[in-house]
Amino acid sequence: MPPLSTTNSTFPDQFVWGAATAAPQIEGAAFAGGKGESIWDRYCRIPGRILKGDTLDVACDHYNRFREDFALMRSLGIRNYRLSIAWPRIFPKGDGPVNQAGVDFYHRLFDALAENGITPWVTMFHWDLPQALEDRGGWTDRVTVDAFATYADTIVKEYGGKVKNWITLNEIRCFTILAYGPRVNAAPGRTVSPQQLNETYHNALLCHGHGVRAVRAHGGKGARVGLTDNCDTPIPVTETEKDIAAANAWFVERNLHILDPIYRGSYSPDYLARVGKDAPTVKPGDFELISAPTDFLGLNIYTGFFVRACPGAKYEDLGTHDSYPRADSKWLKITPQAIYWGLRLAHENYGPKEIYVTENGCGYDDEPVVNDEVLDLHRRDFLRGYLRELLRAIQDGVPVKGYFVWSLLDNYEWADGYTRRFGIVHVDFETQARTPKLSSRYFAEVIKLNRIV
Ligand code: PNW
Repeated sequence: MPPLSTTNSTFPDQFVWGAATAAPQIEGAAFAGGKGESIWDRYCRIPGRILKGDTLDVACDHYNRFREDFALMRSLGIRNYRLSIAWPRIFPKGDGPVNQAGVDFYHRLFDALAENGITPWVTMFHWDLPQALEDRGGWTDRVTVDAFATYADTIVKEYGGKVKNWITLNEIRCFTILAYGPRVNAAPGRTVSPQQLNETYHNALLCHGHGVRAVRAHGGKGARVGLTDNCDTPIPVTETEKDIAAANAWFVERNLHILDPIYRGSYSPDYLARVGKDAPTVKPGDFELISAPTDFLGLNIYTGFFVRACPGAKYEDLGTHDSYPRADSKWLKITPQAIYWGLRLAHENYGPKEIYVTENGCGYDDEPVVNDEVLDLHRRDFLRGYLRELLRAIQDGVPVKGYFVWSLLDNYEWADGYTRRFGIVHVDFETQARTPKLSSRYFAEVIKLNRIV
């Protein structure tokens, strides 16, 4: 047998491999250590909102088990870890007095990461808004922007010596449109007017700007910062000029309200025409703050939409039938090409210096532990297919510098509770036992050899 050719499956040297989580989804201890109530702590108790009525109270009990979890990561060779800080652990009321026990917790956590040789990538905000701020208007009001500015300054000053990679906010469109839009499926679950909804994006963009400002002011030497967006991602049905042009038009239309302000310092005329009288209020200085240069763009890419050229229109969006292959997460069609086109179109339209895939993965319900194993071949296949397309993007010149699998652990999948499992490590939510799945062994091998295996 001839030797395996690995030329086309090897990643660049220094490629960053990691795993991602978020505080509210894994920490538990929702009311311990002086932590304040978050909007999710409140929302998960509204009957009918969460599958099986699951709460975040205990989750993976990572608050008490982080040392064990980091040892497991180390054993898998995962040297980069994207996590988030729980705002209500630092400021239980959103602003006002700092909770020293919360501050101390993350110091212990960052120290434990360092002891295991794992580099932290810290998201400042992954959806757990302090409930007290929601009570004062939440994302519809600039009170949240002012509070975030103080929060960002506080955590960057506190942890800047231990954390060099900062992500401001996770997926603006999820905690705004899904939370305040017409069909709510996320906390706080409060439908507001179209104009108010546009204010929520704008306020989130302002917070991003404050996150960048805080890192520049207090991050110290070598500190870097960027946003994590989940751009909507088209896939041209054929990779031909006309379908690619259609996909590009679709990409711009669906993503410009987040990426234009950040990369171009304004809302585009197309966006302003679309929102008309419902445009957000822009105050002097807003765009200077929002568009301050960043070091990288984080993209969470899970799924794509098929698009083709259409006579007389910019594109045709094809939709998919129910029988199209998908994960158990209903929205997650298995579309490896989404990662190629998401990365490529973000690069071509906005030209970020570097791009990191800050999340990619898949959620399944039935992943039994048998003889101490979880044979999640579906996830192994998913990751392999997406990594192939990620590598193709790199080979075609997109500056992708890293990849974080979502997620290290099975965890609280928001409105889907504990039913949809995204981990490469299985969690038994009765006993809190961790069992590395086959996909974690697969991923460990990819990391070790720096190539698709
Ligand atoms: C991301 N959609 O959310 C989040 O950043 C994670 O916290 C989450 O657990 C993970 O992806 C898996 O869902 C998304 O409906 C949630 O398209 C929903 C969608 C996209 C991303």
